[in-house]
Amino acid sequence: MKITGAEVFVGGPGKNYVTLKIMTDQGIHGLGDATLNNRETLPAAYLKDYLIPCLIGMDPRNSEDIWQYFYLGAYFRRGPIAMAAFGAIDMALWDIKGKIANLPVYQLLGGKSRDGALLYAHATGADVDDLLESIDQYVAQGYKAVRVQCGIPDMPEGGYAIPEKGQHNDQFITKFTGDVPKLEIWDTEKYLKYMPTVFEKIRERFGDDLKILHDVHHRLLPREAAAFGKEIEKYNLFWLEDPTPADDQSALKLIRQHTTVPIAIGEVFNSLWDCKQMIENEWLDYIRVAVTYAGGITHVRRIVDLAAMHHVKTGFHGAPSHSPISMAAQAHINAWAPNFGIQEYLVLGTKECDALFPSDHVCKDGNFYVSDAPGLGVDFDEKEVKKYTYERGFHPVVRLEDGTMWNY
Ligand code: GCO
Ligand code: MG
Repeated sequence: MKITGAEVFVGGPGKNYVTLKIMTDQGIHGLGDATLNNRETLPAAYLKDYLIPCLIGMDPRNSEDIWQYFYLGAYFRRGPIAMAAFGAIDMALWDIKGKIANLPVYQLLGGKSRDGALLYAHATGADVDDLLESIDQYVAQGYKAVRVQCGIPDMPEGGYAIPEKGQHNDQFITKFTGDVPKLEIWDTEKYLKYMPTVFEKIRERFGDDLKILHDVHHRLLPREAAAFGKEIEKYNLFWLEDPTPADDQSALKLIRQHTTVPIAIGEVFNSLWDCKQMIENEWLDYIRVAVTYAGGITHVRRIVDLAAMHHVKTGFHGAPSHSPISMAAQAHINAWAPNFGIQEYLVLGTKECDALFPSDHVCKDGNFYVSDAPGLGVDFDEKEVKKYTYERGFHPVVRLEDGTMWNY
């Protein structure tokens, strides 16, 4: 069996999804996702200019060897761009493998360990009333776990992922930001003072059973995060995410010494080597990597196994930048992984997205039920993708009130 060609498509509803299609001489094709949020053209170019020419003629069944060929063959290896490109190839090869075997990918990994995989949704509010309304809406849909982000008074352009007042329903689509990044202003003191009062109100309104997650988005210093974790222990969070900048993982040590709040980290990591130190030291509880920019199923499976040896569960990244293809790849791992924890979920469910990526995967009552279709179980409509053109977007940049640059 041979790979005869591969094509990269960039486009989607409100997102520049980067979709890879690998064709074979037996009429079977595979699909992968290389969407690197707000840098989408880069993995697309890496695939087109460097990887696809090498793929032609390879046997698609040898997914491990192909992974090693590209990883070990790249002298300047790792990093999100390369790993997203390798990840897309790897997903497409698992898709092909499943189609050859006529089995869903989770069966190739070891079968199902559970039926539904627990999901969490994003509730956000310009202020606490908006946030409570947003949570209400997800609870009514059956979600048992919700990530909560709230605007901080007197920090109008601050906080993280905060919509305009009354816009909390509009979270699926990221607005393209044009020529330069938007500026946000951050104030740690105001955040640390206000956020515990938000958790208090959520517990008052929704009781003890709702699983509450919160993303600090790398904004605190280690000592601040340690004190914050200790202070909010009484609200029994499911997790506190990215409390400190990801660059220095040893910062987690101080947090661990002072609080038992569960820590989730890893969405910006892209290799086993990025995760090794913090997993082996048991500085975290949930590993947040994504199959997209952590090298696909082949590589993420290794991270999951290492995590299992250290009591660390999975909590894969699932921001709206993941297309339904990588969400499906993660769903197959989630169905199998003995140390599955939770899955972030924001993709499926819009008419336009379902038309572009038809599938039988089902999201119901806050759980993801993986499809039994062979391979990853997602199709791609090439006519539909022609409706969309690439639009440039940026993440915001953050400054402190005195103008100092800070972490987004
Ligand atoms: C999350 C993330 C995202 C990121 C985004 C960057 O927890 O979902 O923090 O919201 O900001 O994925 O591209
Ligand atoms: Mg995050």
